[in-house]
Amino acid sequence: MAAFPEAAFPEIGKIRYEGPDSRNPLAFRHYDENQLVEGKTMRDHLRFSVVYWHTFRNPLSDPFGAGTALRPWDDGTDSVENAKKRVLVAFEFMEKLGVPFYAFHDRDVAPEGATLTETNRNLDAVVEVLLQQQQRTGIGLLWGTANLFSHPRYMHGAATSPNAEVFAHAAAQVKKALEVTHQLGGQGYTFWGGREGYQNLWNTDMGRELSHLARFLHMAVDYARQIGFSGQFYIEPKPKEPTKHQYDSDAAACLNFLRQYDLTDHLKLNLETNHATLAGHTMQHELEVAGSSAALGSIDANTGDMLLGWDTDQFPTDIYLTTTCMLGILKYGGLTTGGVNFDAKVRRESFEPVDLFYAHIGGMDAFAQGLKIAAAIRADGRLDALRQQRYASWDQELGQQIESDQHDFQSLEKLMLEKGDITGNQSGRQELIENLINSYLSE
Ligand code: XUL
Ligand code: CO
Repeated sequence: MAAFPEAAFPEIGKIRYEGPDSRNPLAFRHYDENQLVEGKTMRDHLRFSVVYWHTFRNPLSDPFGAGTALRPWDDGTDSVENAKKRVLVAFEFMEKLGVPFYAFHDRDVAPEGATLTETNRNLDAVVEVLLQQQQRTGIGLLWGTANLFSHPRYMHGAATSPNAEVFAHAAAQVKKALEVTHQLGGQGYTFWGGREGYQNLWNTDMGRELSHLARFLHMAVDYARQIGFSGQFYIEPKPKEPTKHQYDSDAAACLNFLRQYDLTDHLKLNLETNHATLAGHTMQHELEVAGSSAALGSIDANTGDMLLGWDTDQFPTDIYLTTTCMLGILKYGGLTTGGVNFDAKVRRESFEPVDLFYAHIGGMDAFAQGLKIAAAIRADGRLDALRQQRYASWDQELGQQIESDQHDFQSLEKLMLEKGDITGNQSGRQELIENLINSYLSE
């Protein structure tokens, strides 16, 4: 079995849970994978996943400067050999971190060749090593995806390209990515609409492009069925970047699209915090929109910067945020096929390999703490009681009659003419609730 000759992270051992008092920066203070929360282990609640693209492929460049990342194991070439060696490093990292899953785009793991045939051959060669390493470590594939946005051929989009041949190329690429995801036992497959959107409407036929995107997704669903892939499909909302407007702009837009094109049975949503905030929403809002439509599938865990207007993809460290994420997830039945997938990158200034560990440990601990606090809030019941109390009238006679279709405008008018006016409203108690949430956070 392939093995990296020397360890890529020789000074770092297995990251262990040492409890909240630990001063060891390479230990968990909250993530204790076997600890039971609401009767389930933290490992099974959180289903942490490392992303290949940021953690193993991002050189940490920005529009103003070259990459800074020190990755001593990487020879800097785009060779298949280098790609295979990188897999060993990735699995050493993930094993030491103790995550059960990872996620990748086809082009993260293997280089593109001169032709599609060569590209597929490259992918197969690396997938062989991925499979060996999955078997060696027990780490599984959370979801696979195809990169339909980096290559210049996708400049106008992929499934929504005005060029039908580009649509065909994207179809061939996704076909292969589905086969590989299936081969690796992937639990899901994600569509993030890379460049599926527009830069200006003067040259764009929006209706035609959207119908092409729907056709593309139906083809993917049909092919998955043919090859026996039963993983969950996800669509990942994002409002802009790289295009001025991405069609999958937020959870509501995605759900509307899925409903319009009869795709709700096949795709759930993969929600990403920084995408939510770019759309002018909170992650809590997006979780609620998806969850209340039974479409909450998985999350890309990260955060943006309040003062920067782009997709900074930072690691999530804000306990308030992780608490709201976990409250939303628990409310809608927990993660089943999905996971807490760290679609996040270290800052350009955090260029050393050890920073990859600090970043993930921080994110995992923040989510573990969020999980514990969310479970405490649910067990305590005061927040739920306050929310329920706000709707008390709907549990009484009139509310129940309206909810069970026993009223119409005429009967309601009659009732209100008799009463003259409503009897009164009750306080929303927002400040009380915010104080209550703070009290859990400081416990
Ligand atoms: C882009 C993004 C992607 C998807 C997978 O903003 O989030 O990395 O998660 O294609
Ligand atoms: Co993402």
